[in-house]
Amino acid sequence: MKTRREFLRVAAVGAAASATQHLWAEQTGRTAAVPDVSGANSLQAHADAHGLLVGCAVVPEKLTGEPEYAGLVSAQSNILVPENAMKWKALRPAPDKFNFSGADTIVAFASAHGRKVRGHNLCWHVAIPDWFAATVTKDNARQILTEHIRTVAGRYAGKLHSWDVVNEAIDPKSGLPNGMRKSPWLELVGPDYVDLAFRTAREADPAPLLTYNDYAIETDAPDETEKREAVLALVRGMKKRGVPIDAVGVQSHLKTQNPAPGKGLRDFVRELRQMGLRVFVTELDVDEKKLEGSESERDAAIARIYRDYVTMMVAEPNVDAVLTWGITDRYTWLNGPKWARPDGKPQRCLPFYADYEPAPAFFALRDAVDTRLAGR
Ligand code: 9MR
Repeated sequence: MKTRREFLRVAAVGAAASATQHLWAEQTGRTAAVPDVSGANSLQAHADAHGLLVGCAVVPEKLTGEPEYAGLVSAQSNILVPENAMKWKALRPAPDKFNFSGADTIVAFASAHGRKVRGHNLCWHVAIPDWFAATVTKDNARQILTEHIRTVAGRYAGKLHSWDVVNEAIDPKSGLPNGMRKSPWLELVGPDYVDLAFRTAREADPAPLLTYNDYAIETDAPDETEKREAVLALVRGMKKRGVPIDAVGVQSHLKTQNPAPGKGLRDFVRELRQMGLRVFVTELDVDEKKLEGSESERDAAIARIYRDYVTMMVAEPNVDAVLTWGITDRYTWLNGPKWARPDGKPQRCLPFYADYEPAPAFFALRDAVDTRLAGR
């Protein structure tokens, strides 16, 4: 047992180290020595202390092929999610073939390091294999969907923390009843495809927390508010019908030019709590395509968004996981052509720079995780 005096001393040393880090991060950019973020200073250690899950989307080839990447992932995370390796496109090279190699790599890596895994995802309108259009019809879609879920969820039965069972089923812009997105699943199976997917997933593996995951539901902008309401109505209907759903994933692809998430999202999280549902921040990153200024000014603005957003979310007791969509700017979907910055410079959207040094966003995220107890 630590005495009170010892405790205060350790806390003071910690606070001083943290102040140094902020100074390093916000004032000098990267001219000073890199603060140590391993061991007790890692995001994972801070999250463990508060009973929170933190982690990132991962790429299996990097886990096996790049020791620095693998080391960083395992040092900073207590939960991982495959960025692409569990999607239909990765798992289904042909209608009658499954390829589990990438997904297995991630599950084995997590198990070797004692980390949890989220499954992503069982049913989505994107990352569908090329053979799909010519093979899946109204007559067989229901069977093909359920067989896929039984096979994939069955393979990892008992090994996953949660599954994104259905991803992005709501899109009021599609103009369809209940805000449903126009998607092959809606067209071929019908509007009960969401219920079907969740029921099948529960039968295939009763262990994981079954999650509905969506994006553009974070801010109070009118279109996001409308979408958030449609998601809430979907989930409420599912609960009423006795469909097994345990959690909602708020993807959290934030953009620097958008208003900061606030009351709308907080109320949404609280409504879900009333329904007995958890909320996970599943794909956090900050698109800074439109951000101007020096690198350190950009970094400070990005870090502020991480800090404010995660502080707000972890203050809600039913939010118990925060995952970023990648760990390093070296590998982020936001460097794809559609999100490229007009000045051609790479995005600085994740907690670690492209060279694996911690960005100000890392310290902001870690500080935000440390506010967890304050809100309880
Ligand atoms: O980051 C992912 C990118 O590498 C893929 O090409 C793309 C299509 O499969 O999916 C990206 O991840 C998406 C996630 O699966 C669902 N939410 C939005 C993410 C970013 O587009």
